[in-house]
Parts: sequence; C-alpha cells; structure tokens
Amino acid sequence: MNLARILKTPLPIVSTKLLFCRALHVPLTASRLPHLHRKSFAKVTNDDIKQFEGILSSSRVLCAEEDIAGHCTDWTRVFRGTGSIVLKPKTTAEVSEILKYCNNRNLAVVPQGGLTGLVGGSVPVFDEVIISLSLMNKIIKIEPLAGVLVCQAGCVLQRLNDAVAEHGMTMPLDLGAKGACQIGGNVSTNAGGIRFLRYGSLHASVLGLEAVMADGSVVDNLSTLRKDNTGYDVKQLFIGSEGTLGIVTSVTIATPPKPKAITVCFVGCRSFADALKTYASAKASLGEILSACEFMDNDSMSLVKKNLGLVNPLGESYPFYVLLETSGSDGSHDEDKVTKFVEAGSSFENGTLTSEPSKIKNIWSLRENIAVALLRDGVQHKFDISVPVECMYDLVEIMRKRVHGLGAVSCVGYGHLGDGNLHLNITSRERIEELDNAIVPFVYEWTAQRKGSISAEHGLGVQKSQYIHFSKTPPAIALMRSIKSTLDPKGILNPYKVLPIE
Ligand code: FAD
Ligand code: 2HG
Ligand code: ZN
Repeated sequence: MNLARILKTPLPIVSTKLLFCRALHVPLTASRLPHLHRKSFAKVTNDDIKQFEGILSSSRVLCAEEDIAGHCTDWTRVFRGTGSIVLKPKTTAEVSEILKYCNNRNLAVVPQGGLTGLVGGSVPVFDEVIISLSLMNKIIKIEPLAGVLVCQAGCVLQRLNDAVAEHGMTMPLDLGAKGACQIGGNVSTNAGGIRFLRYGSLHASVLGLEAVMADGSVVDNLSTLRKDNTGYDVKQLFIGSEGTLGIVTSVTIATPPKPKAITVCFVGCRSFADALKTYASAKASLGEILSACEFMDNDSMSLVKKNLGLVNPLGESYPFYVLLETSGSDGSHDEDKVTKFVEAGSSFENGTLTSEPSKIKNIWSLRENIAVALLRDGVQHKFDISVPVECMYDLVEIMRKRVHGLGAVSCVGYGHLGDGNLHLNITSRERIEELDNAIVPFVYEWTAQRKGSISAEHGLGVQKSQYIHFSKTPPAIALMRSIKSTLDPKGILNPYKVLPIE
C-alpha cells in the first residue's frame, strides 16, 4: 500500500456527548422478564425517610417523582424499575450509615453511578433504594512520580482524564461514555473500552480500593503501592461485581504517562478476513506503539450517518473498516513505523491517516457514536461477546439471516478487534416477541458452543444473569453464590443482578 494513496479528508467535529432518546416508552423490567419476583425485602416508610434525612440532610434525600424518574430508567431504555427514593451521600461515613440502616431494616439497595451501564445493573428492578454516588466526586490526590490517582467513586471519567493530563498522565481506560460514566461504575463493571489493548484490565490498573459492605463496615484497601502480596487480594472481589458485594467509595488507579504522539489510521477492507490480516500486520509492524484496534462493519457506518449525520471519510465503499491508533513518546519514531506499516499493507485498499487532534477526534467519534446511533432506532438488543477472533463476525451474518423479516431495523457488528470482543446489536422500532425469541437464547448458545464469554466487558446485570451458565460452570457459580452470601447474607445489595434466580 502506497502512502500517497492515503486520503487526508477532514471530518466534521462531532461531540461524543451522550444523546438521550426520551420518547420511547420503557416497560417495567419485572413485567417483561417473568423469572423476576420481588423478594421479601421491607418497603420504605415515612419513618425510614426521616432516618435517611437524619444521616444526609433532606436536600440529599429525593422522593419527588420528577426527581426520581431519571434514576429508574437505564441508558438503553430497556430497563425500568419503580424506585421511590434516591439517596445522595457525600462521604464514606454516610454510605456506611445508610447501608447499616438498610441492612438492619432489610431494605434492598441499588448503587448507581453515571447510569451508562448497558445490562440494566444500575436501576432498580422493583423498589430498591437508589444510592447515587454522583456527589462523591472529590479527587483526593494525584502523584505524578508514582503514577497514581486517588479519588472518590463518583468522579466522572472525562474529568479524571483531564485532571491527570495536567500532570503528564492519562487514565488507563477510555470509552464512549466517558463524559457521563463514573470511575466507581467503571470499576464495578470492570469496564474494558478502547485502551484495553494497551493498558489491560482494571483488575491490574486498580491499585487500591475502599468499599462499604452490606452491614456498613468499611474495607479500606486504598493503597497506592504497586506491589502488595499480603494475603488475599480482596479488592479484586469488588472489581466487576456490579455493586452486588459492596459499594465502592474510593479508588487508587495507576495512571500511565500521557503519550506524546498519537496517530490514527482508518482503513477500508474488502472482507472480515482482510480486517483480521490488517490487525495481524499492525501487531507485527507497530508492536509496542499499537494502542487500539477497533473494527466496524459498513452497516454500523451507514447507521451513524443515517441517525447522527456523521460522514465516513472513505465513503461507505467497504464492507469493513479498521481503526488503528498508535501512541508513543517519540513522534518521528512512530511515524516511521506507521509509514512502513501503511506501505506494506496489502489487506486494505484505502484509508486516512492523521496526527491532528481534531481529525483524530472526528475519526474516533465515528466509532464511539455507534451505540448512540443505535439508540435512535428504538428497542435495543445488545450483545457483547468474546469468541476466537477468526469466527467473531460469523455471528453477525448468521443473525442477519435469522432475523430477516421479523421487524429488525438494524443488525450491526463492531467492536474491539484487538481484544476479540464483538458488539452485535439488533434494533427494532418496538418490542416484537417473535424477534426476541429468534435472538435469545440463540446468541448465547452459539457463543457457548465456541467456548466464548457471553459478556466480554459490560457485565451481566439483570439482562444476562439467567444466562451465566453459558459461560461459567456449576461449581464456579456455586462459589460465587457462597461469596455473595458471606459478604451480603440478607442479599440487600443490588438483588436480581449477576447471579441467576434459583
Ligand atoms: P452505572 O451504569 O451507574 O452502573 C453500572 C453497574 O455498576 C451497576 O450494576 C451499578 O449498580 C454498579 N455501580 C455503579 N457505581 C458503583 C459503585 N460506586 N459501587 C458499587 N457498584 C456500583 N463498557 C465497556 O466496558 N467498554 C466500552 O467501550 C463501553 N462503551 C460504552 C459506550 C457508551 C456510549 C455507553 C452508554 C456505555 C458504554 N460502556 C462500555 C458500558 C459501561 O459499563 C459503562 O459506560 C460504565 O463502566 C458504567 O459506569 P457508570 O458510572 O455509568 O455505572
Ligand atoms: C462500545 O465499545 C461499547 O462502543 C458499547 O462497549 C457497545 O453498544 C454497544 O453494544
Ligand atoms: Zn465495547
């Protein structure tokens, strides 16, 4: 591939700010999923409200319908509960008092971050008490030499990235919801995102963590040490447990140096096999500077154009697109490598290459806004699987045939190619039973047959808890249940989520 053939088309700048589609009527989760029955938790009384006002002051205890509605429906507009109270603590001591009280009273709770989770974990299923972490938004300290950030759980990811950037560092994770999601939510879902390829999982980047247990006791593990092998690493239990084992109140995150040079290369491929070849050759020739490798099919690109007006600089003329990013500390060294990669490329025909921040942002916005564009279609069927990368796209093709004629509006595939993580999304204008039945459990069965994961990065929430057995064995599920009952004997923390209902 000759560098001269690379297009340098400017793209319009489009904000990645989340767009909410309020028009769609969202049915109650419990009315749609017949396995869900309210457990025998207590109901919130006027006396409980007085007690909460004693802990927090009345301005941080919300009971008016208009204040609560937004906390009961999730971002995908698929999940809705009937919560009647939202509590907004500012300190760990307040979270501790709230949980101690709820545990004694047998009141179920749902921890809530930025509400951008995609599996219905952050909203009540019935009338659970909503504990919003949004006012726990203090940055506690930033240590450039050690490369660590210590902050409260309610800090929004974008703000943290901006804050550490002032000290020459970056956050080890980045995702389309960065303007709204909170670090506590990221940690609780073990969010992956577009920097996973470079910095790996939050299981490694979270150095310390403070959490409040169901009975109100505080586990203070807010260490800033890089190395600490004293006993079991209990903080790992809270990473990815989706608020079912404790409420994360503060975290220490390892923050790597901010890359000095970033280049983005966006190429069109004639087949998925060519997209894979592009990834393989990028790995081989870009090596340590390769920081992201994403793919999207042409239907995803047509959708962002149709629903959001975003224009693909390669003109929708390829069935697949690969977005590669390099980040390093020496621009000319990286440029040499990227040039060689592009010149050697035989698996892509055309592309655009840029190091200009505004153009980089525009190219990323094509990828990051696919979820937002899908939301504009209507009802969402979201899947987030990992399978051997060679067969990853087969599922999209199979599903297109399977849902044909059943009322689907879109059936698209895109995702984190470098992590073997496919996002299959099917949408429809309204909920159609025949379409639902054609999709689930088929997608999970197909994934299990290939020994894949039915949730690579979004978690299980209430959407996939009943399907955990497709990816985990009975002994593993039994062990999870015993951890849950040890840490939360009354089951008040985010009930109906993660573990299947027996
Ligand atoms: P919420 O949605 O509020 O909560 C998520 C779960 O965590 C819930 O179960 C909740 O109970 C629990 N929780 C929240 N805060 C706490 C806390 N302090 N203590 C205990 N439990 C808590 N995910 C990826 O992995 N990769 C992506 O690339 C990615 N991209 C996304 C792009 C868009 C546009 C959107 C809308 C979502 C995306 N997500 C992605 C989903 C992802 O899970 C969330 O964006 C994010 O990690 C959730 O953070 P949140 O603060 O919004 O949490
Ligand atoms: C992404 O990678 C997110 O964009 C969202 O994980 C995926 O909407 C989805 O299916
Ligand atoms: Zn993703």
